[in-house]
Amino acid sequence: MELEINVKPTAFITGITGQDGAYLSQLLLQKGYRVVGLLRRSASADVIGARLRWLGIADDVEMVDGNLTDLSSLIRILETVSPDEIYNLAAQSFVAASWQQPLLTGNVTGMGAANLLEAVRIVCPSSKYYQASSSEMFGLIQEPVQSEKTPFYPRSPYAVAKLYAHWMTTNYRESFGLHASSGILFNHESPLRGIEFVTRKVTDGVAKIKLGLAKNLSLGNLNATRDWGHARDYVKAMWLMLQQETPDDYVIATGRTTSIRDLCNIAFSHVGLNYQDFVMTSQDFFRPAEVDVLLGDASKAKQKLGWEATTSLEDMISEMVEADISRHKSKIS
Ligand code: NDP
Ligand code: GDR
Repeated sequence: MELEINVKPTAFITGITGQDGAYLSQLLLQKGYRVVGLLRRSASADVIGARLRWLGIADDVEMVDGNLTDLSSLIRILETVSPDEIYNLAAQSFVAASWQQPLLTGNVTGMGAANLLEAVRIVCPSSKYYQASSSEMFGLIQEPVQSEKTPFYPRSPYAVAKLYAHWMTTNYRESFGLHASSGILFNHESPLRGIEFVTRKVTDGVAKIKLGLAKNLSLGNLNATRDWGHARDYVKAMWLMLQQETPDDYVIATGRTTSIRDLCNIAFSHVGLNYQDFVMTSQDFFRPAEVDVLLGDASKAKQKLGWEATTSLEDMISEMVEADISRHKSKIS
């Protein structure tokens, strides 16, 4: 009788403590992976694993110390971990902050990807690599609906850094034959979204106003529109890309775009309030250069990966508002 030995595949995730890292870890653990995450040193180590704890998986993932800006740490980690799949999700990911810290953003979001690609090339060139590219690369849109064929026009230091990382991924695929894919993901949100991003800022604001903890909510440009999906859906697309025989780039989006104003309407209506009574605008939250409209065409992902967004914006915003109400209630009580 032949013995069947089941070896768990290993995934290495940078950015494991962020929104997508947490949901991706959950997905991969469910699929039977050993999940190892990159942890950058911080004096506030107690708050770092909050998202993994929220999902109840903090004890199921392994953490290794390092930093995307430190090539030698990445080389040592890949030598020790020997991953089958590598997901590069780490970044300075807040667009607005990239004008305040353009060089750090370039270092982490751009050069960080180059460091990791170099480490992969040196240590484990047969591992599969995922790069977290972004719809922000389309910036000043060159086509009304953006697909993999749409030319890029980045509008922030963040988007410029992402574009460098994106092309480095393509270049390492073409130059060294790495199984390296980029997901050009449009905005995706969840109750685990950072509080500074507009969806979470709005749902948190709605929760505070509803509970009498705040009187109003100050935002920037209400006319910008985004194609918003749910992070839980989008991490599935990342995994699917690495299961393909051939590496490639894919747009991941819902195909619906909504203004910040309409987002406010959806979120406030969920608790029976009129957003116009509470939302004000402040120049503080306007950007030096704006991305006015984003709308993605994910038909390639549907055709080749069998991937489709499954969560409506209304359902996602309801989930986020309810989660923020619970968070604030548990602080009050
Ligand atoms: P988050 O901002 O929630 O997470 C970013 C992660 O990067 C955190 O784990 C953070 O660690 C880590 N990180 C930052 N700097 C470093 C560094 N120098 N070394 C190691 N780790 C670092 O981002 P999301 O989860 O929302 O997004 C994941 C990726 O996808 C990002 O690259 C983002 O730019 C990209 N993206 C996101 C989209 C979205 O809508 N969410 C859309 C398209 C692309 P720490 O916890 O210590 O801060
Ligand atoms: P974005 O997300 O820049 O698209 O990047 P964000 O939620 O920050 O902004 C979306 C749009 O909302 C407008 N806006 C405001 N934004 C914030 N943060 N705060 C406000 O008060 C506010 N008022 C209006 C912005 O001007 C913008 O037009 C996100 C990040 O996750 C990136 O890492 C990722 O690559 C892209 O999505 C796709």
